[in-house]
Amino acid sequence: MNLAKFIGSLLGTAIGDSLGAQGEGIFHLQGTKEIGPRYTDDTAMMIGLAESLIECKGFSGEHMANRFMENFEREPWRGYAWGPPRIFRMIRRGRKWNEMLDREIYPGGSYGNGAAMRIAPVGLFCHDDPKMLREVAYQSSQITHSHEWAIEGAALEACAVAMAVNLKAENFNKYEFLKELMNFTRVGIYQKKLEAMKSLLDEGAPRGKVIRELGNGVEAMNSVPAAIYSFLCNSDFESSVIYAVSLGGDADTIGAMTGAIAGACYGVDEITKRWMNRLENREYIKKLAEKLWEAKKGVKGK
Ligand code: RVK
Ligand code: MG
Ligand code: MG
Repeated sequence: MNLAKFIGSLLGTAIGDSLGAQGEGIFHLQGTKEIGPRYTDDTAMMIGLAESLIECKGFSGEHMANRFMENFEREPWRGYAWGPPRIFRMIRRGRKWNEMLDREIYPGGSYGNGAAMRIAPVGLFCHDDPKMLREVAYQSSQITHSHEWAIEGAALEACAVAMAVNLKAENFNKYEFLKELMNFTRVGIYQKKLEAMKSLLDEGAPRGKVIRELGNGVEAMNSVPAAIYSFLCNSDFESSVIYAVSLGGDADTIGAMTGAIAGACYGVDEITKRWMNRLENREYIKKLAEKLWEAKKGVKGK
């Protein structure tokens, strides 16, 4: 665990997002592997989440909901999905962060991947406390996503980031990593998909089969497993995110979630330099990772 891993995870999110946003899943066929000039809502919300954890030195639902809303209002063009902007407008009109506002949009709540795509800072901040990690992942998700599949997907992604940050990259064993994730998750659909990953890894399955079994869509249960698998079936940052984006579908988000895990595992120094040089807002995101690191040390030191 070190600062380079914190920075790697936040910049990894932004790079995976920008790469997926550029390619829309077809770029690998064209042979281009460049990130786009802009990141999307995935990174914008990851930034909001990190800012709130830093400013509050931990989770505050009201503060975080307001920060999401303000960041959306400043940059509404980041490519947000249908639900969250509606929730931000409700919050602007005075509704509370914990009213499960998404249930007024989707019966039973949203199971989109919008909670998981932004979760990297929770994995970092709670890397040494699995109970707190689950709690903060669930609570931060519920501002916009209250469906069990969405909150569990976010917790599972946060858990993968935490495990990656705790890991020495040279000791990475994909099967052990997978086993720990299986022990963590409590929801059947994720248990089943993690189980399926074992045989996909064993046989080095072709992309088509990976997509059929794990999914590549905008739903949390169809994208968090794909991101975890993209990390597991590769052994460096660049191939992990290129593989993630090559699965197509919700490429920016699968890219972002893979980048968060791979960046936490390999650290910022292993991130492809030409991508880093092109990344929008790079210095600010790096600063946020440093502040999150300091905030974590402050909380631990108490
Ligand atoms: C545009 C039926 C449901 C559902 C439910 C589906 C950005 C809907 C990012 C909905 C990410 C979609 C993405 C997204 C993140 C969710 N019944 N369908 N109960 N719950 N869905 O609106 O933040 O790209 O098809 O909550 O999760 O890059 O449109 O937004 O790819 O999931 O958006 O769910 O989206 P939302 P989100
Ligand atoms: Mg996006
Ligand atoms: Mg997306």
